Amino acid sequence: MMKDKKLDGDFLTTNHGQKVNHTDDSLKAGPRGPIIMDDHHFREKMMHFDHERIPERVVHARGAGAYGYFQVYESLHDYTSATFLQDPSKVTKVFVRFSTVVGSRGSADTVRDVRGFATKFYTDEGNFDLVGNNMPVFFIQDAIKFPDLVHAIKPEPDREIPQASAAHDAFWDFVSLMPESMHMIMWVLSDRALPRSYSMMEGFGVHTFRFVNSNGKSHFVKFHWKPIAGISSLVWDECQKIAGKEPDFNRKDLWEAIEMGSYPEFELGVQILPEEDEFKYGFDILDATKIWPEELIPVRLIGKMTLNENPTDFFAETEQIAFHPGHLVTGIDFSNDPLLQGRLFSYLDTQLTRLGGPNFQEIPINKPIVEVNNNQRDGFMRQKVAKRPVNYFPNSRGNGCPMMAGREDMGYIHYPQEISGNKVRERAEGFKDHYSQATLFWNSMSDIEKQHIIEAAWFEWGKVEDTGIKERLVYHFAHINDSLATKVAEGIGVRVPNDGEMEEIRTNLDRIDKIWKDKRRVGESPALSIENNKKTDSIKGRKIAILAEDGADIQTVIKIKDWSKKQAAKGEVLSSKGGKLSDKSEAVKIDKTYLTTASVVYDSIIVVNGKDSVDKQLENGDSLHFLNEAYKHCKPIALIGDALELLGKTPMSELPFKRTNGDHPRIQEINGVVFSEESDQDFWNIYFDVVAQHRHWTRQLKERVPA
Ligand code: HDE
Repeated sequence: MMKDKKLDGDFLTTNHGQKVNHTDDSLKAGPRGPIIMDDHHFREKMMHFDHERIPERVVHARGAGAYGYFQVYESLHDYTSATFLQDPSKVTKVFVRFSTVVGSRGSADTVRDVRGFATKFYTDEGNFDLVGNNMPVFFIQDAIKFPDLVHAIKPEPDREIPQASAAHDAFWDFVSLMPESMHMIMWVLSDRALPRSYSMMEGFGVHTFRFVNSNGKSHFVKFHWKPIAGISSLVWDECQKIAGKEPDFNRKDLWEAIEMGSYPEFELGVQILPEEDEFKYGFDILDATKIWPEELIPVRLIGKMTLNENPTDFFAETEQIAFHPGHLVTGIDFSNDPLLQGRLFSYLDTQLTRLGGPNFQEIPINKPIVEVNNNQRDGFMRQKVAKRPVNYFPNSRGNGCPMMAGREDMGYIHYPQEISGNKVRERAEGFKDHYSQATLFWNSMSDIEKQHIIEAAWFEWGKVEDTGIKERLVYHFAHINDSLATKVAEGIGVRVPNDGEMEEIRTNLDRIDKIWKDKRRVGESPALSIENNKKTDSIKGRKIAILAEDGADIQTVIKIKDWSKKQAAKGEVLSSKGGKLSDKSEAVKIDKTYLTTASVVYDSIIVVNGKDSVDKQLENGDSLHFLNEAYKHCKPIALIGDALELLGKTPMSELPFKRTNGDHPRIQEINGVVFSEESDQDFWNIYFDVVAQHRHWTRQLKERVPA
């Protein structure tokens, strides 16, 4: 697990430790002769290479990981005895793996998908894995449906198309017949499915867990990760373009942020519910298709995680890490959520195929920091050399060791929950409400977020060929919101529910209302809207493209790079060819060219002043395309001095900017486009605010922009 960067001076060796003298030619009978059997070095090298691949994860195959640390803000001893949640001075090491769910290991990052957010806490009482997602609910209520869900969403089985996309008949057929997925579908069609960065998305434990304190008292708990940088998303057109231009977009963003010291940070939050309140609310707390609205049960922020170290060996660390929701520590326990219960089987089982046997816990990244001490022995790839000759319990020959730990020694004691019931394959009544929280989600969105959901449905369902599937989906949407269903139906050209179906829908909704009569519910939850949770006082993690050619004002370029760095953002100089830009006194490195990057991978664009530079850009379709595309995607744009001329060649020429004279202010801003005569502190202050807004949705003309 520890990194060793001091490798200079090491000799190349074979796997049995012999120093190698020559590795570029195989051992042959004469320079043109056949390879001879003596060449063990060749055979060993090739044998190992032939077996380098292991099965990828059946879901969440594509991921990126990082090390970090966690510290609690204040002791939670009233609620839990978990040792890593007691002492603010205690630093607990973590490894986090972020992932997409559907695509294979080599698929693009910016697909419309759920993101995995799995954290391994290496605590001093063993590993605690919080294996969550960036959405707080799930498609299904019972784990037994998981193989069906995954079969449906993975590529069609006959042709293995499409890769990393839900936009095909199988998935939407399944959804149209599984109304319990409706709430999750709202999240998946929303901007939450297109995170700008892994450090700009929330994480959720999804299930209801328990905290248990040292007196054995239990509270229900839900876990949340809140990004310190706020929540930000991409737009769908941008995502599809990035998938081609920079398929490693999120992975690279995470890597670069850590390398440049702009560490991703998240606060851990908990919603705590006393056991006696289990039935007080208008949702079943065991149903993983429901949230606990924060407005009803507030999120208490209990600590902070900082990711500050990149892995050194992707395979050994990010690929071989094995998470399991059953990796708990004393003080945390399960609820009866049937989705969680099913996961407890799957995660252990899957490692047997993926990591090749039962000893995967001994791989360095999976090893707890505490000693593992038990009577398990042998099996493929066993690493540990047992020091005790006794491998059974009870024993007298080993003094009864390893021995059992009582409560006072932090032995894990399951919460003695009372359980009774008939053996049945049935759903609880409260689980039969498939729509009310989908409606809650819809009602909580801003106008632009609603529009994005509608457009996402147009895209996804527009790719479905079977009209019957589309009609069934619209029928379910009519349970969520009339106007949503109508707009989506119009866009994809299918009929809306007829009178008879509308009557049926009303009856269904009345039935659901009766389930929750007299229970506590909310109609809207502002915490669900990204727009409401934007961080407008920081530009941490943003990428700014500085467009300049020979003749550009180098001082401005340098200033923007410095300003960005001070804010933990990144300014990159872009030009039509590589090398350096210089004037009489200074030179600055060109980071990228129009060929090696694209406007879609930046959060904002600045074009610097300098007549010669701007003249070149006026003749260059690539720089104009950069501007157009950034404008279309509602990104902040800044033009300094002469650069204003460029607008004349774009549809933005209609914006009423004017070069400064007596009548016009020195700095002008219209819907996120800033023009300034100079690159001074006043300009930077205004530009900073505009970038911190992230997107400027009110932008006019964008539909007419040819990009
Ligand atoms: Fe997973 N899931 N899952 N899942 N899951 C796996 O475990 C499974 C679910 C999640 O970065 C697999 O080691 C079942 C919910 C993450 O290594 C597998 C069910 C949530 C990761 C598995 C679910 C998750 C996985 C594949 C339905 C959010 C990636 C490889 C009951 C709370 C972890 C592996 C990593 C991975 C099974 C549903 C999160 C097959 C049966 C709900 C973040 O075991």
